[in-house]
Amino acid sequence: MLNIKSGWKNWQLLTEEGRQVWAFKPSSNDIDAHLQNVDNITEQEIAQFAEDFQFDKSGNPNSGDKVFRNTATDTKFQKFTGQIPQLENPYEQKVIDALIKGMNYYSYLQSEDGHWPGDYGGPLFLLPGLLIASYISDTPFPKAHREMMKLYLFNHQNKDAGWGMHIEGESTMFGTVMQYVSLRLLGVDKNHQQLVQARTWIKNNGGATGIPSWGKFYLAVLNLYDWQGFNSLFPEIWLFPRWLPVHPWRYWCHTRMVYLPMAYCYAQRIKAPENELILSLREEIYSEDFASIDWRKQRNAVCEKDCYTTPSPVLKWMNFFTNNYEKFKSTWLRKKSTDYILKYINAEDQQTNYINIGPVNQAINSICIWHAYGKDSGQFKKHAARWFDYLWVAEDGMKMNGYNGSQLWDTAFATRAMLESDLGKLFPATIAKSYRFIDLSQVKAEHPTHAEFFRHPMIGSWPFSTAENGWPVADCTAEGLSASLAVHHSGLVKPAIDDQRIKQAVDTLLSYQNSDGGWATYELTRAPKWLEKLNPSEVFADIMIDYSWTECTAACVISLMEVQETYPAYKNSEISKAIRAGIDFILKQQKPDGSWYGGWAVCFTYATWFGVEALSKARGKSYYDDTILTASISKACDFLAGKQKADGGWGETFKSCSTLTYTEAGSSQVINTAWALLALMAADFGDKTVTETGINVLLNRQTDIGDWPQENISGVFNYNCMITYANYRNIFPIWALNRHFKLDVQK
Ligand code: LAN
Repeated sequence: MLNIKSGWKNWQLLTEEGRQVWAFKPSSNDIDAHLQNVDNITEQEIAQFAEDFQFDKSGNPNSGDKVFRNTATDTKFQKFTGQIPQLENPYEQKVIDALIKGMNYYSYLQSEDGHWPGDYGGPLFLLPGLLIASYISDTPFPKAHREMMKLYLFNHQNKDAGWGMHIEGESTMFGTVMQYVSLRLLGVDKNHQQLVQARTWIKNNGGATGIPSWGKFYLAVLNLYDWQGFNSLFPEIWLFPRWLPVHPWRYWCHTRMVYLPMAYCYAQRIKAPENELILSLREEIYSEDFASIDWRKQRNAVCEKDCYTTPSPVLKWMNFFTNNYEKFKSTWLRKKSTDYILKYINAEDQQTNYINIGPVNQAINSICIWHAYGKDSGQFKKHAARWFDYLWVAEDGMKMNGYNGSQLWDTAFATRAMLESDLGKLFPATIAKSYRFIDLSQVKAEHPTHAEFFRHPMIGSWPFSTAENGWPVADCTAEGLSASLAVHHSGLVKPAIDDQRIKQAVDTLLSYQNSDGGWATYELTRAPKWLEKLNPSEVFADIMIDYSWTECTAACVISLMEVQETYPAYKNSEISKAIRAGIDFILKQQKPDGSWYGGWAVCFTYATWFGVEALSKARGKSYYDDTILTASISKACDFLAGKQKADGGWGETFKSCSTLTYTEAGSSQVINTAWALLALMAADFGDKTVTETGINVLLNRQTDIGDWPQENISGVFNYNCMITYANYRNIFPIWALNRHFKLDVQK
């Protein structure tokens, strides 16, 4: 039925309580049994890989997650066998049929533990980090994995022979040098034609001295760049008094947790031993003789194709100070700093069961732990076992995911999408399974070291991925809570999440609200906005502090309003006050054209959906002045209606995110279309032809089996890097169709 190439079948996704590990020819479902370096691949199978994972990125650089999806549905898939409601109106019947087909297909993608696995790739600077950790620690991946990684890297080379920051991006020095070096570490010969061409790209664009600072860091660790050419990371900053605004405890947690192990590597000037490969690479990636490079002059050198943010004068001044400090530093203080940093890294490892907060610090922490304790240490082995949690196989090869998955997030959305109308109740087993996963993923205890290492209290909250990941997020808590309430209301299961746990979630949500009325991501905003002036990354914006976001705020406001419907007596005035302040924040974020900018998905359509959803839900209740809400909602709807494409759909590209202006895609996109429709329907937008033509796009684009096509990339972080959300192409069309069914068909 669905196309499955023979090489795909050898890969199987094993899941356990949300953990996802791809295994090559597994003999059992036991994940731990497949984490060893078993080289169980034959030459013939390798040759077959090259054929079966051939991927042409020129049409669409986004793979469709076919290896997982087609093998998951292969033998067991069946058409829906239950009773489908029958209506007289053929259009209405079409909506019902599509909806049931969509939910039925999607149910087959759910894993036994209740979550929906999916490709979470996109960024191209992640796998190189992991490969560097694996290289320096002499802990190679199994051969089957290495072959698949090579294919992935080659598949994503752009026409001009370079690579971007992410799969849709134009070539940059960061992307190109990191993939180039990765391929060499994986054993590809320097005379391979694609590498020869890549080298030309690198040299034509000034050579690797112009790689941005994160690339300089990785190259320095590999001994391919001199640490002299790297601005000091000033490890002593970790010993500063906490009240100082520049103390790292106040940074956005991702920035904090990445610069922490980077500072350790810098303090130790970690570098791989010189060998033939390293010496050769030094000749391959620079335009000049390695020995003659004036490294100090390279500290701020960045290829113009990479520049996204420019270093501020304050940062330059600070670099001047910290770079000079290196000449006079006290060894005693340096040791004290590195001891502290190592202790912190160990705490992060423990709090996250060695998964770590994300893909970047997973790789760099591994390097630190290897350096501190050796490759035979228990700590290092636990790290290396978690590398597999980040790898994903699709028809474009093996990639590194942007997180250890998006398990809870997708499951919560999927559950809410299906339960939007009563039709979702036709899938009681699916809902019961997803509820079990949501139940399992709620955080039930504090980390013993949470206060010592600046963690926000988290009992009752939900993470983005798995409970083991140990980092809850404000809006993931909101989505977990909303989904739990939706399941409780459906009456499909006996509630396992009791009132006390719901109230703990509410308390945590309230504790996450910022003084500006909005909600940020993982923590409260802990420092003033001017700290952004110290952003040293050149390629990401707004990474220094945890800002309040429209989407996060809307999600929190919506779930709090839902809580009030079910638990009106619980902290009533406090919650109402929080909701009001949240609405204030959302209103303030609205652009003059009626839209909202979205920081975590593409882009204006995404955040405008969230904004409209929250404001519409608040309408007609006592939270806010209805005329203000209505004015804002109708402006937003006019914006959306104005962006509808001729075919009835909506479509934005990732450029919206980086340029901050609405950038229309060549063709409409099902995900953007679904977001726009969800917003218009939530607002009860008057012109029904707008919604109906949009719905038609969703209906027409559905595949025979009930899937939707994978179109443009839909996620983003830090304005400039895109990330894949493979599940969105099912979740949002289902949600929009379900709302259309509820409001316009079922009535
Ligand atoms: C995510 C993924 C989920 C996302 C939402 C929940 C959707 C959002 O509403 C809040 C922010 C959050 C939690 C988020 C933050 C940044 C993350 C963790 C990511 C986009 C996934 C990967 C990204 C992380 C920073 C990637 C590593 C790169 C660095 C620059 C450190």
